[in-house]
Amino acid sequence: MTVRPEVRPGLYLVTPDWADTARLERAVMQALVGRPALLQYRSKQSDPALRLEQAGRILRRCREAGVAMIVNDDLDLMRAVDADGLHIGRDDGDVAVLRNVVGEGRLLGVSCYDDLGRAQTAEAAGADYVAFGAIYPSATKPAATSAALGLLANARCELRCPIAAIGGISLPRAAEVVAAGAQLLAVISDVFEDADPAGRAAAYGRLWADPEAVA
Ligand code: TZP
Ligand code: MG
Repeated sequence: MTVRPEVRPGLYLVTPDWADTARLERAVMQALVGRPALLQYRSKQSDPALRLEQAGRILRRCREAGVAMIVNDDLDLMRAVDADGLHIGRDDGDVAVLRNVVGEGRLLGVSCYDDLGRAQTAEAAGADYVAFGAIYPSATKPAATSAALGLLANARCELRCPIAAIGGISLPRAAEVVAAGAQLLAVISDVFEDADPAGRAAAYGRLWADPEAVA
């Protein structure tokens, strides 16, 4: 039986939706040097063969780096590559059902948008973490539901599971998001659009390594 990976506070890297697999793999390898806490393979590409190829390659890189890889939305893809977990949104099915299907040895993350009640239900159903957002406007997902920073503090009082924040997060804003209650910062463009993804990812890690940095 596989042991479910631990979720430690830190950067939760989410992959950009690039069709160019070589470019994506290279950028992921660079970003992994910055030691994120978790990585999510997120792709809206419609070609299943491309998604399978990308997820498999990225999982190998994550294994080399000792970072757990979660697949967004797609249970079959998670199983096909034997990833470390699944992340689901409101269109992806029932949390309690998926908790069982995903299995004891894998992580389950749940998008909760701006809805604390959904997060409480997800936690009760066994979610390993819940995610709120978009905290700031996101060029990656402009139509995302927005969630106030203040929701994170309420969530921290009401929940025991780790809280992820997503949406428009950048390094200059990171400290205030952590101070508001997030233990995981889910980031796409601020790392992957940077000229130095390794350095950018590592800079997020220092927010937790140096408590003064988040004071
Ligand atoms: N859900 C809400 S905002 C978002 C997702 C998937 C995109 C986050 O990307 P970025 O580039 O970090 O704003
Ligand atoms: Mg989804």
